[in-house]
Amino acid sequence: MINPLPIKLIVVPAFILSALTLGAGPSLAAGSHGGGHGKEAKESGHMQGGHMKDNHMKGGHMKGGHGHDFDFGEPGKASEVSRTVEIVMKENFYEPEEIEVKAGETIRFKITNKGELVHEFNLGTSAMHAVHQKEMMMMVDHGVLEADKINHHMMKMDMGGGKTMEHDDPNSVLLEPGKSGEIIWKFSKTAGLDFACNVPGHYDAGMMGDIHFK
Ligand SMILES: [Cu+2]
Repeated sequence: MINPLPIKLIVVPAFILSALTLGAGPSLAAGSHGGGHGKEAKESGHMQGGHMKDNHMKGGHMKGGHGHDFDFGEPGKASEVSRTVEIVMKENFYEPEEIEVKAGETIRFKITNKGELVHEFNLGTSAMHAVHQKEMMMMVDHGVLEADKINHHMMKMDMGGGKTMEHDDPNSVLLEPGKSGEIIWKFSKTAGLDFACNVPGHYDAGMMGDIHFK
């Protein structure tokens, strides 16, 4: 298992060059990698860290998300809160793991991390969670996020173009063990809305919950 890597490092650039020259498409490239697609993607992501970062920035960063509209509602006003829902986070689940809301309702979520690892409560669709999981992985890669702590000072680091890794979206809260936070959210009826923890590995371990509309 030691040999394949050096061989691949030589073969891949040569292949890409010939593919470009011949105008051969991605189908050829995909075919050459056989079943190892997931692994390949991961490896190339690591080798081309700078490239990954560029994609990330274009994709709308955490900070950049501020102005944009959420199609499942909007940050709520404290004066319009109709009730409070308490959520406890542990490894790797929520209590409760289902909540019911009414369209138009404004809810205050009081979230407490009673686990031993950093956890997140993030309201969104599965597509949004998938994007956020990549951002979280980037935070881990940069040492901003550790298993049981958040290096807050590093979140302010300029990643280029004034972008930072600050985790301050209105639809989510990221908490260290023992910490509490809250979100006030006004819901509009949306299919496929749930809450999830996008700390690497946690969503895959089942750390998510359903939001049902009454
Ligand atoms: Cu978690």
